Amino acid sequence: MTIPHLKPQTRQRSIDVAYLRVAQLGDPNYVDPKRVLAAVQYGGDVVPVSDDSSLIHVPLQNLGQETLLEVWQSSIPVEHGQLGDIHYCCNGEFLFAAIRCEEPDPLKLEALCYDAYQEILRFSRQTDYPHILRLWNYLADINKAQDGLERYRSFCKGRYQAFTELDPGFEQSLPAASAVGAHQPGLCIYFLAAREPGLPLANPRQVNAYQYPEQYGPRSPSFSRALINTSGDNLQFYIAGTASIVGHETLHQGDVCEQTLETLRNFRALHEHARDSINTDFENDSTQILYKVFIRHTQDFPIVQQILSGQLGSDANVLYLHADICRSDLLVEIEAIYLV
Ligand code: 3EB
Repeated sequence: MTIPHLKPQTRQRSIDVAYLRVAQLGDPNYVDPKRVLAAVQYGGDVVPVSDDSSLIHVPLQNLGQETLLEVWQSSIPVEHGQLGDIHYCCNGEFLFAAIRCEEPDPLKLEALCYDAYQEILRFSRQTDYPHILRLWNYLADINKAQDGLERYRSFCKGRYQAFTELDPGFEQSLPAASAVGAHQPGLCIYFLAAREPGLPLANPRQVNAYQYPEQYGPRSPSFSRALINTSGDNLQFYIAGTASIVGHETLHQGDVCEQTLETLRNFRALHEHARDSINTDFENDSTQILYKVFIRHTQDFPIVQQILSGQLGSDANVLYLHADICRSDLLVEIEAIYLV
């Protein structure tokens, strides 16, 4: 199957991403509706974008002042489409796609996740964009036990099964991912894929998630700690959802301040690793960085915000969301996108 894509006229096919306010959406200085790959909305009522098929509404409360959208734009016009349950948008080099599933029977979460991942992986295999670079997962009641297993662990089982059936060597090319708990029902997954593979990075301070020991669940989480995207004209660095985990253990249980600081130490380890791998320092002044912070308890928001504005600067682009984290002893998780 060939998904319609724009024939290469030019090699300048890059993507850009920014956090925008609702008022900026209609402003041509910020948004060209023909070039929107995805508009991911956090919180608030659903706002209409140029073309509704590129809007992804994430079921999490935004703890900050106002509704923000994470708008992914292409340097050239995009094409939209739908295949099965997957809505996508592509520009010849990159594809952004989303799948949202109801959860009619909560006892069948593992099967639901397996089916969703099978559909995603088959889809990306069959299109011109076989390499998934970055992927986000939102599911309800992530820490709740069901049938004797925490729902996050059932999710990991279904995801693993889909990956391993399609490619036994999948662990070497996993996307950077986030998986957090929403306070609304259903499963929501969206991802960025490309024609060319990215470069996944491990975190030297952490055991690879896909190699976690069995105490964290019957199947390990299938994601890479970070990934460098050099497709098209881009140099972007994606840090997966990162928490206060060193080796494979949670550190600083019950202490949100220390968990935040430990998470930033993990960020630093990834920066150093990226710098050594491709000779690029993503922490330099000209890099644009978008952070996303998932906070389990709303009352921790002010203190986490205070720590992060001290550590990252008060003008950093940080989106704060109320979400459950996939281990019940984790209070905070942070991810980031670096645009060079
Ligand atoms: C961790 O390091 C924290 O299951 O896709 C972070 C990012 C976490 C992605 C996933 C889980 C996932 O294990 C949790």
